[in-house]
Amino acid sequence: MANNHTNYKTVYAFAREMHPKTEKFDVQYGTAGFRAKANTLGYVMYRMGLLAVLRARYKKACIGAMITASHNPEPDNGVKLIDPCGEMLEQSWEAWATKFANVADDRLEELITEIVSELGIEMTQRVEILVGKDTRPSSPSLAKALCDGILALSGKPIDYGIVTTPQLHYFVYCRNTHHQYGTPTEEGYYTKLCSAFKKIRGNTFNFNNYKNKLLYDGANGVGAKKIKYFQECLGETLKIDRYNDELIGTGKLNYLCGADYVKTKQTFPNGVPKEVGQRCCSVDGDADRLMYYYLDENEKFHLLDGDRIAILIAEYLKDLVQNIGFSVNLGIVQTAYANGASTDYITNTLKIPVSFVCTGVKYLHHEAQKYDIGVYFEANGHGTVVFKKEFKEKIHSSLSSPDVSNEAKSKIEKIKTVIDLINETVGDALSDLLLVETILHSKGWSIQDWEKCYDDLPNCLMKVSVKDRNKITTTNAERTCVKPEGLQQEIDNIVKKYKAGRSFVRPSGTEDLIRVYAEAAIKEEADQLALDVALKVYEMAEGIGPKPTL
Ligand code: 16G
Ligand code: MG
Repeated sequence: MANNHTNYKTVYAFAREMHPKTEKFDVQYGTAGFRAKANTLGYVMYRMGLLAVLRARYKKACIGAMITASHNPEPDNGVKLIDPCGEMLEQSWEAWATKFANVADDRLEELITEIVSELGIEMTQRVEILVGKDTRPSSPSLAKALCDGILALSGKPIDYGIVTTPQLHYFVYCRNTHHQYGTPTEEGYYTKLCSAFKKIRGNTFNFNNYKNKLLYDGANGVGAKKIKYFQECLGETLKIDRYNDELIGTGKLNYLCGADYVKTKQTFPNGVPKEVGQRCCSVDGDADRLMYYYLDENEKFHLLDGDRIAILIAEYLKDLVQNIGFSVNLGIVQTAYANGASTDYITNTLKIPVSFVCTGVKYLHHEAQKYDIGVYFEANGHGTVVFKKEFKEKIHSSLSSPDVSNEAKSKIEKIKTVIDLINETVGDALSDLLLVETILHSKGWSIQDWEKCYDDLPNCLMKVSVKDRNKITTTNAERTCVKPEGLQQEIDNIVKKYKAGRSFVRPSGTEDLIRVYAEAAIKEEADQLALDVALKVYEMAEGIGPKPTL
């Protein structure tokens, strides 16, 4: 114990001298970790370094810390911790993270003693923390602060440099499975994905309406850098034309481009040539979201978002697991933001079960794990597929079983390869891209063929600033408002006036405001519905600043 005590002393000395708490206001570990203006985050990083070591010792495994603010503007930054299986930090630890971020410097040691004794953490192990960062100019110095925190508690930081968020999730899981899931290096990651991709594609690069050319918007971020490895490795198999690959520090990260811009503005990103009918895609600043889109002859923009990707994948997998000798429970997980038309299509045409959860990857991921094959996507383009351990064991045993037909075995071989193509730890834009391309190729589909499945209901997103966003609470996977009392009744009354109308409100987990979503049969009505509901929120939940307008 004496040794531990000395360590804690260093913690305070380091904090005071190098990373003193500079901000008076409290920060909160939100939906995806801490996010704020980069220049306010030094001490938060240091403290997350401390917490990472405690978490790793508690789990007796290696964990990850990713420095990124995803699709936020370049001057922002953030950090999120990654659990041993490559998942988001367990929720019960989010409260510890918030405590660690906000405690006074001279009370840090006390807080460490508290968590160590409350959770019985053994403080003797030398644990490894994998550190990754995006391309923001502030990331290197914040990584240094994080590593100082790791070292202050005698942890071992392993610096992966600039990587995508999903790559770091992948490395963490690979390390903790002793390389069973893959080799925890960038090269290991590219090799696994590219080999699987090429194996399925074979020698036919174009097939029916599918053409092997894709325009790719890298959001001037890490996704632009990392796609180069795929370009090299895939060559003619899939010709990827890369756009929005500006140098680090030009201020252009996510600016007028990237998956979030394309989705929220429902428009073409800057910097990508407008070729009529051409399949294009965008990733966000840390490459965990993916959007597809194209322009038609009338220069109209068509978006194929996370809902469409989920459906494409689920339908493909559903076919693939037919007649393989055992039944498979496949489901889709969505959030309230999923377009109503997509849910209809899943339920009534595909007849695949669908469950709803709150916004945020951790909720979707855990719900998806309840199925043998769980496909989850947020409409914003974040998602992946998870396969139950028992399902994987079953396909392995089927391959060596004399009772399984050769036809079934060849399907199972293909499923195995598809699993290798997927980063199961978290939504991964690059792996998702390869999967979408694989499916379109196998169906011989153009992006227009893909879009034909159903028509999206027109929709509209609005923001309302209120005095205290926590005064609005929701239930039923955020689709019903509980507080302030009476607001849901008012929303119901408004919605009734619109054909195919649906609307919900929820406090944002990443910004200090309320989000309003609405959909209706025509765009003007969706907009009007959103505005009516936004005004009601403003009225009943102490709106501040100018009233919402369209
Ligand atoms: C974060 C979440 C994302 C969610 C978004 C909602 C992760 C890794 N990311 O970006 O899943 O859609 O927050 O933001 O969980 P909001 O609460 O501000 O609407
Ligand atoms: Mg992101």
